[in-house]
Amino acid sequence: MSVRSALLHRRAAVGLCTLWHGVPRSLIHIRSASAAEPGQKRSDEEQLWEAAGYRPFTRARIGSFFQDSPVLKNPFLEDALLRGYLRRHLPHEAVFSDLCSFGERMAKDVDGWGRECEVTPPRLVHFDPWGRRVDHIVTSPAWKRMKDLSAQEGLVAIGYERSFGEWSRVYQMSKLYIFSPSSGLYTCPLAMTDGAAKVLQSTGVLWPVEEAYSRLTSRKPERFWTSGQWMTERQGGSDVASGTETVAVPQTDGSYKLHGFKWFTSATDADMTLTLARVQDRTGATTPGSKGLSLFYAEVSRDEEGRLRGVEVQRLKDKLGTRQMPTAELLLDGLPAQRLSEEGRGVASIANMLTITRIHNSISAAAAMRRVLQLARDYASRRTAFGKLLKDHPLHMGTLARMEVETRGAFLLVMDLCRLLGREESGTATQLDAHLLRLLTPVVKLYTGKQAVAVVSEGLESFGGQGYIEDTGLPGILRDAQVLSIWEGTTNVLSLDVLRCVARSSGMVLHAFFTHAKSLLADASSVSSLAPAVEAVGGALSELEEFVQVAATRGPSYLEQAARDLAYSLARIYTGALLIDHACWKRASPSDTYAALRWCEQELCPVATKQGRGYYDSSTPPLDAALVYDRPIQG
Ligand code: UCC
Repeated sequence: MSVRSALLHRRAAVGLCTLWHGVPRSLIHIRSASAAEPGQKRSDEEQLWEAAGYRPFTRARIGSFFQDSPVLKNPFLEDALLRGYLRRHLPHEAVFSDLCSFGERMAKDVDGWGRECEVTPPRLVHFDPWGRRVDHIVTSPAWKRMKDLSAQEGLVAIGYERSFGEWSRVYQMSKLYIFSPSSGLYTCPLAMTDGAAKVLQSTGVLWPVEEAYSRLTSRKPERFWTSGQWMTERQGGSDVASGTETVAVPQTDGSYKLHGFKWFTSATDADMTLTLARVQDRTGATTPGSKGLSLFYAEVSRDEEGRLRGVEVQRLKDKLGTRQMPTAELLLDGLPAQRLSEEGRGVASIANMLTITRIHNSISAAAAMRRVLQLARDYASRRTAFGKLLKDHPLHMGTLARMEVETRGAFLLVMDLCRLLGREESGTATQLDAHLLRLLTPVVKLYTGKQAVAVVSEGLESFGGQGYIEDTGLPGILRDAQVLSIWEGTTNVLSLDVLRCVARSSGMVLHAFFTHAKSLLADASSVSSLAPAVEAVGGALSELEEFVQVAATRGPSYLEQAARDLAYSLARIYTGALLIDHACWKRASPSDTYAALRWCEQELCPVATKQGRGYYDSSTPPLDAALVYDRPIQG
């Protein structure tokens, strides 16, 4: 044997001994070839290597340094703002102990199940071995465990049991906030299940849906159902009114059969669904537009041969993220259904579901930000670079602090929405609360969806290259966050929804906004440490009022161009007011004050600034179009 191969052999032996240190030595039979036989002379090279110790980087030795990975600790105990918020508004021992043990479950078990869902995505089996069409969506055991856990923990039920009165939604959403980033996207079916329960409840929960309602809100895993929401068709997910081709054919018993093609159906393994369709008259004609749409309830069931009744699963979607969750294209081919709404009142009736799913979406957005921050700050106390821990680098801490301010803002914004929802459902809402809930639902959804992508992306960067490595679990947080600004209404569609509700309420939703934001500021006016923030939000409110006055004198296209900036202004101003309000609480921390001050340093009312620069004038759209379609100079 040559010296070189003998050395390699020896290092391999040492490496294996290290690797297999748990295995009884007798099982590892490796000859140490570098030990010189008696009387044999060692080469100079060999003596040098031995003197210097083993070379650390060789085939079987890859160096002795291994970075500690970030550790997920109990996300409830780790979250100062969540705990402070609940201490202030819902100081019940039962809530704290439930959230604490739920947080413990996340760190110990559930987060691992979430990873399992990610690495074992659903698959579609079209045919059984004998050629029969079965359309089975095969999901992972972890996905099924998530369903049972959701029932046991009351993740939908809490919102309907209302054990904590008007704060029940805050309690429920606090649990979902802890659960969401570990849930393997199970929060998606829960969002639709909650939305469906809300719609069924609003119909009065009579036959044929009483059984469904009781299952959607059950805490018993064996009874618990999830619901889908099949709205999007090939012609469009935003323009539901003209994009819906599905027809409902009346049956003699008063039920319907649905025929159509649903292009995006999320969590398609649901037990039931709500969907929109156009009722055909005797001649087969339907009414076009929104006025032709009705809301239907359908159960997903199988016939005696195991075939789905009236549904064929065309294929599963190949998505950027949310791969844990089956999203499918469905052919409805005579799906038995019951009409839930009056004919032509489909959109108005499903609106309750949209409100709920948009709130869930916002919770998931705030939760994704919080989770990436929790991991990033843990990592900053484990990772050394340039001679010290990341947490001791002011630039790094400054970056995490900015993310923290965004996350706190998002959290308070979403929780305020949950507070308003809880008040509406417990019958304690004022007219002002109802207006605020309608206005803020699209505002909060669109703003937090965008923030989540930005904050999570920044969070990944804080892990350096490891943030880009799939099996750390970090990139999945970003891929999943990207959906938050897309589904349940894109940023622009929701900005237009803001205009819609302003117009439909004759401006009353804006009046409620100004009234409430000003009242939050008034309460803070005597707190000197918050004075710069109060002044900034007060100034932004005045600018916004001026914008509204000017916009009211212009045509609809003016407001349409300003819609996104208007929504952003509403979000930033209201969040500023909430951060200030929270910092005024008697048990608030210095960090609460600091967060409020930092938030209010940004441009709070971009719509006023851009108005001043003529952004929404009629000359802008042609310039925008010319810029977008700018052609290269010929020749
Ligand atoms: O994305 C999808 C996948 C599902 C995944 C869900 C999981 C999420 C959970 C996340 C957690 C991880 S499904 C499809 C996504 N598509 C959308 O969200 C639709 C986006 N488009 C819109 O929102 C539009 O604004 C439409 C479709 C609502 C507009 O339709 P119309 O027919 O033009 O609406 P109108 O004419 O403005 O309103 C019709 C009626 C009115 O009531 P009435 O007639 O009584 O005055 C409105 O006031 O509906 C009422 N209405 C609303 N009410 C319309 N929108 C709302 C609303 N947002 N809230 C209350």
